Amino acid sequence: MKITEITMHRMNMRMKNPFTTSFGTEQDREFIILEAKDEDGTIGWGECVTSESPLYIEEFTKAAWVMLEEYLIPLTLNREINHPDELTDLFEPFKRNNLAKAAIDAAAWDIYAKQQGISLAEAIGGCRTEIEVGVSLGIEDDMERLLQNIKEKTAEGYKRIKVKIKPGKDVEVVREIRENFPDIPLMVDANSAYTLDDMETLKKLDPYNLMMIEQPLTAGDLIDHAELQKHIKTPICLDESIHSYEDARQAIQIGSGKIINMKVGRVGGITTMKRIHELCKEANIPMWCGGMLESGVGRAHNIAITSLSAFTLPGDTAASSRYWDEDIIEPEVTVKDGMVQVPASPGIGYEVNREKLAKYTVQKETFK
Ligand code: OSB
Ligand code: MG
Repeated sequence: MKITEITMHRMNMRMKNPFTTSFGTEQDREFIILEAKDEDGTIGWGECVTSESPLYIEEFTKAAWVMLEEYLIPLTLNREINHPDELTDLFEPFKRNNLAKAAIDAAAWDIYAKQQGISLAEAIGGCRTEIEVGVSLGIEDDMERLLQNIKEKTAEGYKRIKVKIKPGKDVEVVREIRENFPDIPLMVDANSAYTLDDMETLKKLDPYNLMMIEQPLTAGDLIDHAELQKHIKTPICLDESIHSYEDARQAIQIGSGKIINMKVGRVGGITTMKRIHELCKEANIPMWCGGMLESGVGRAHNIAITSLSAFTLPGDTAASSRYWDEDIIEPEVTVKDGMVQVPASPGIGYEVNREKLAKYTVQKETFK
């Protein structure tokens, strides 16, 4: 393949509801849709899953735009590429900036799969025709509202409920949820809001039969996560801590957690994602696919990724309608009985609706 043209669409899409985590509230999603064109005319799509502000991770949309424009796009354009795996090595000299790297990687994989005439899921070695999904619910000031959200999502069939927590909104919230929903598959996500000083609080979550606690401590605190895991029964799942194959290897080696949340953006693309997947398979570490409040493009990639064999737990890839009044893909992603069908058609298996894409585009530039 030889990518001869890349267009970046900076998007602004308002979600139906604000989403609150321990690091802040987001309703207006600002991110980049990356459209790459091969010399044979095949078009591939990728989503750069940044936000307007660097609150979850150090990257943010305007910085990613510059990273792509100044470094990654020039490196990619008009280069003979035998296989999308090569992009990871090509981008390797530039440190981090994984969300930006993953956007080109995603588009290149879509082109590659389309050229092979196979689905993206098949191209990466996926083995499922449908995937189990859960839903991630934000922090609510009003407990009744959170309980109502859980009731609705459970009735819609989602296979597990994830609830965001932060100091002061943790043990009591979980206690109330369990009182109302004693048996639902339930987990919590702290987005790095705690330190080892909070050990006593985190221990108090042990009796509530949580599937896991996601990212209790800061990214980079692999040693502290290992220490924490020795003292709590709830399995720790790592999200923000895993940016590379080496992060995953070291985390598994020292016991920083028992489960890995995979976000393909966070690790810089599908190639590294596949390497971590092999590692987890060998080490018997269950995985699941995280979410970044994606539009349909990123969602489509997440569905393909979840078809890999070590993705044994329901992920955060909820239906388009959980986020958007209208998504930019056709058909939209739908969930039935907690399952999403993995498309069998070539590439990501969804069409981008150009009219809707344009409607939410605030800046657009083409590079050749
Ligand atoms: O920590 O998993 C997270 C959303 C934005 C940033 C980080 C996270 C999340 C979510 C929502 O939990 C996942 C989704 O529904 O896309
Ligand atoms: Mg998380």
